[in-house]
Amino acid sequence: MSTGTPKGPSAPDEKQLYVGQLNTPSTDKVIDAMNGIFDRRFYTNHGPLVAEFEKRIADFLDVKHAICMTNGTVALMVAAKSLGLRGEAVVPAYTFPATAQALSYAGLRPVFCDVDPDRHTISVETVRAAMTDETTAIVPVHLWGRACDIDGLQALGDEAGAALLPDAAHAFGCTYKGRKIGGFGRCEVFSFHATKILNCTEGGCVTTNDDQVAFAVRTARNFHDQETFVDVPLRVNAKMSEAQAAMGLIALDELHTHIARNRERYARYRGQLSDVPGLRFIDHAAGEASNYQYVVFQVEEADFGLTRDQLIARLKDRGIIARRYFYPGLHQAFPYSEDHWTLPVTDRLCDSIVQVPSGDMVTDADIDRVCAAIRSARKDPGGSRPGMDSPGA
Ligand code: T4K
Repeated sequence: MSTGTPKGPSAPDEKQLYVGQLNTPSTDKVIDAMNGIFDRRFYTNHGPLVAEFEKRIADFLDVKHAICMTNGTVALMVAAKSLGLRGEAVVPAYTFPATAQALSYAGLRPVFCDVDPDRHTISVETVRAAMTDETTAIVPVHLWGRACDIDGLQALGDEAGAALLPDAAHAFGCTYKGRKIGGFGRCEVFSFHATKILNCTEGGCVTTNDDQVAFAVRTARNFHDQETFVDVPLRVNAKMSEAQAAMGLIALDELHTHIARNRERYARYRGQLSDVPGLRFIDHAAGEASNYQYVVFQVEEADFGLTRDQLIARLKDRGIIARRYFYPGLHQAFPYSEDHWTLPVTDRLCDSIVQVPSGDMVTDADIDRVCAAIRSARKDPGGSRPGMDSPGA
């Protein structure tokens, strides 16, 4: 899937502003942690740092089990397979490809449903419309850290005998009805990718309060028998390494600081852009905790004067690499595009949502620069150099 940003092996140019958290822990702490790993000569296969990280995550989220893995995609794959699901899983097309691809890997057929235009998450109505006799799972995504209607979807799943398996990749530290996301459904799945609020460079985790699910997932993530061995359909090497856990432990210590700074960045963006006609910010749920990991808004061409893609091109011209998350929708991307899907809200969001730079590397001055560039693009809709009005790669 193309999301509109040039890729390459080189490190990001300092003068360019990228989306992505990249919360970088203090180098001294990382060196100390790595020295500990080298001293112990214990690099992976359930070392002490992974055990400590799992305990810290479970305590933080107030869940019984946290099972760490090498990344969020594999964690979702292992979770779906371990639950023994077959047939169809109802899932949004408005998400990162990993959500559906992990389900396909686990032998499920993703069936796409539309999303709510304000929450950007699937709803009872949209899921119900997509369910069939073959549905064995509902896989909502807590997009942008905003929880889906968990109670409604859980009730729908219970009624139909379908497991609720939320993709919580964006939602570490966020709440639903005051409870931390992580303990809902049969299990939930987080990503600790470098661009996430909790950065293990790569990493993921399955969390659950269900002992049987936890035993199955623990067994399935590894070939080496442990105390929790139970029969599972398939096993794989999905283990988290000690180096990943070391990064995660440091990131967890600094989580509150990162969230607080993210909230300030979000407020700064909103403060400077809320009066710009044609820009519609995604609201965080009132009364709930958010990690403010993403700053996203919708560009409404009729009022803004430019399309989303034209705005992205204009920003790119100024060294600001905003992204069209998510484009195209998964229903428009191979292999799922082989089928015909009608998802009007998803189509609209895929064509109009933009994510702007946020996270640790983004200063207040950077935000001012992005906002000024957006305002100037609006004032001067025809102002870019010829040929620059396409979002590029
Ligand atoms: N479910 C959902 C809903 C997800 O959003 C994701 C992942 C998953 C499941 C799967 O979890 P993981 O298997 O990834 O743990 C990025 C992330 O790689 C991905 O984790 C994330 N969602 C997705 C939303 O964003 P790309 O392909 O857009 O990444 P990339 O390399 O273009 O990086 C984004 C920006 O960050 C770029 O503009 C450059 C900057 N960047 C990135 C990295 C990695 C840096 O400056 N330095 C870096 O080291 O997927």
